[in-house]
Amino acid sequence: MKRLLITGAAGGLGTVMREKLAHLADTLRLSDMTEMGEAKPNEEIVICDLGDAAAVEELVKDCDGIVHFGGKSTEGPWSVINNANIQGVMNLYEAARKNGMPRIVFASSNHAIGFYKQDQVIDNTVYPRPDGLYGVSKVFGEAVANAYHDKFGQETAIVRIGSSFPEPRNHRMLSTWMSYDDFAGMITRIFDVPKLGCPIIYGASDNTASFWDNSNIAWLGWKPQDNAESFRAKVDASTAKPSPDAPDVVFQGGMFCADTIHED
Ligand code: NAI
Ligand code: 15L
Repeated sequence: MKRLLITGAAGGLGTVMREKLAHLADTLRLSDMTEMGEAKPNEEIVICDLGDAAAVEELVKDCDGIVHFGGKSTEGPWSVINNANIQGVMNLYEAARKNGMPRIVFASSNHAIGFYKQDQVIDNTVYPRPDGLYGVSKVFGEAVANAYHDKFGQETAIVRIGSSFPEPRNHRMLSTWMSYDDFAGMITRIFDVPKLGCPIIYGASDNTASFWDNSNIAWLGWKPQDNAESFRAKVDASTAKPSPDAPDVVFQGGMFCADTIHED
C-alpha cells in the first residue's frame, strides 16, 4: 500500500501496531484526538475527533487501507460512546465511500457477543448478544460494515477482538487473549488476500481454552502462533480464582456483563 491509516494511534493497540504494521505501507497516517509524539520519516500525524465528519473525510483521503482502532474502548457514558463509536464509525464509512473504499479493519469486540456463556463455543454466525452500551456500539459498527459491503462493495474485516495485551491478566483472558504478534499477522493477511468481503473474525490467539471457533474464516490463511495456556501458571499464582458464579467465569464478556449504565 502507498498509505495506511491507523486511527486510535495513541492508544494501546495503536501504539504497538504503529511499529508492527509499518511494513505494510510506504506511509502510515496516524490519527487520534490526543498527542502521538513526533512523526517518523514514513509517518503523517493527524489529530482529529472521529465525531467530526469533515475532519474524518479529509483524514481518509488518499489512503489505500484503514485500521480503525479509534473509539471509546470500554463501557462509558452514552454521549462519549455515541460520538466516538456511532457517529465516528458513520463518519469513517461515509469518508471511505467517497474516497475509493479502502479496505478496512474494524476493531469490534468480544463485548458484541459478551452474554454468551463461557461453556459454549460460538462461531461467527451467532446472533449478537452485547453486554452493555459499548457492546451495542460495536454491533452497530459491524452492521454498518455489512450494509456498506452489501450496498457498495466496501470490504471490511470485522475483528471481534478478545483481550489484546502483552499477557493475559486474569483467568478469563486465558480464553480471550490475543498476542500482539498474532494480531499483526492477522492484519497482514487481511491486506494480503485478493478478495476479503466482510468476514467476522474472532481476535484470539490459538488458546487451548478458547470460546471461539474461527473455522469459517480458515480461507484467510491466518494461523495464530501463540497460546495463552503458557501463562496459566503465572495467572494462577498472581490472581485469585473467581467463584464459579462470578460474571468473569460465567459470561464470555466477563465483568462487562455486570456493569451498569454510565450516566453522563
Ligand atoms: P485505547 O482506549 O487504548 O485506544 C483507543 C484510542 O481511540 C485512544 O487513543 C483514544 O484517544 C482514541 N479515541 C477515543 N475516542 C476518540 C474520538 N472521538 N476521536 C478520535 N480518537 C478517539 O484502546 P485499545 O485497547 O488500543 O483498543 C483499540 C480498539 O480495539 C478500540 O476500538 C477497542 O474498542 C477495540 N478493542 C480492543 C481490545 C483490546 O483487548 N485491546 C479488545 C476489544 C476491542
Ligand atoms: C474490550 O473490548 C476492551 O477494549 C479491552 O480494554 C478489554 O477490556 C477487552 O475488551 C476484554 O474483554 O478483555
